[in-house]
Amino acid sequence: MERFQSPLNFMGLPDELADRKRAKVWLLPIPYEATTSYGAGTRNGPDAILTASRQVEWFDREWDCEPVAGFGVHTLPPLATTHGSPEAMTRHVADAVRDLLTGEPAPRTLAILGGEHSISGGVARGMAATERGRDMVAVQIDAHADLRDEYEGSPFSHACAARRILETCPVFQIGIRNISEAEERFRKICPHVRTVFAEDARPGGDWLADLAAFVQGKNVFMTIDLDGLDPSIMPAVGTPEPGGLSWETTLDVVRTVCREAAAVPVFDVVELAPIPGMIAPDFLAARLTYKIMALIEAQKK
Ligand SMILES: [Mn+2]
Repeated sequence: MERFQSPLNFMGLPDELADRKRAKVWLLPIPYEATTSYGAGTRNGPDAILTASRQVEWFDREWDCEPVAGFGVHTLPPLATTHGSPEAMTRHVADAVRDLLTGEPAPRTLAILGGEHSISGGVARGMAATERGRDMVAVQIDAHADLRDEYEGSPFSHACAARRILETCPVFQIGIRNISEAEERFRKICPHVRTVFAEDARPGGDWLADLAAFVQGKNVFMTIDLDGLDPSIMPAVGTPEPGGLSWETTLDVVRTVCREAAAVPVFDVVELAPIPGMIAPDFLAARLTYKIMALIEAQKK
């Protein structure tokens, strides 16, 4: 028998597939949690996803091969989190993303695991500061519009994620089913945000064609707040909302984006707050992360 278990990286990859110089995909864990307003635990999200990912099957029938053996994934150490202000953390995230994308070597795809959704404003800002952020748009899966200008005294709260991303680029949001009156008013007059509410995000609607047109030829930052998915399959989030996206609809969104975009240089999967003893949500997050990587990388051949 093998003496050691597989390495403690994404999918337990051997050195030749996890090597920083050779892997096309890099994974950055950001275990940041500071502004969570209800259920807590997102700081444990990245570890839970990494642990679950070691059980994910490499083979994928969609391509009849093991996609990860083609692109490789380098798991970076977790980003240091500051106990300073959320604003300082946003800057820290933005600088890290910018430097990773412009470094030598640099990943073809940068995947980020949260942590709470407030990190995504920094991720967008970091991508926008690079060549690969030219002509950029964002696609957000979320239960919440996250369009508040500030929340509980901070403009850098998780409840302001989309509003901060909007300062960088237009946003197409899907799965929304919790929005405040002020957010609804803002959304209606803001020309840069397009919202597909959860009840409209059903198979066969025109919204997928709208999404395709929105991302066509663009550099896309995809941000997946796991509470966008239905709590029946994704209960491990701070603020579960009934009536969310199915697994299949979530993948329809990702497939559409990957097919139509010029590139998806960066994506994040955020807000997993693991429930002790319940592994299904952790595994879903790991499977989703791998599937997104594979769909992005499948466009590169
Ligand atoms: Mn969110």
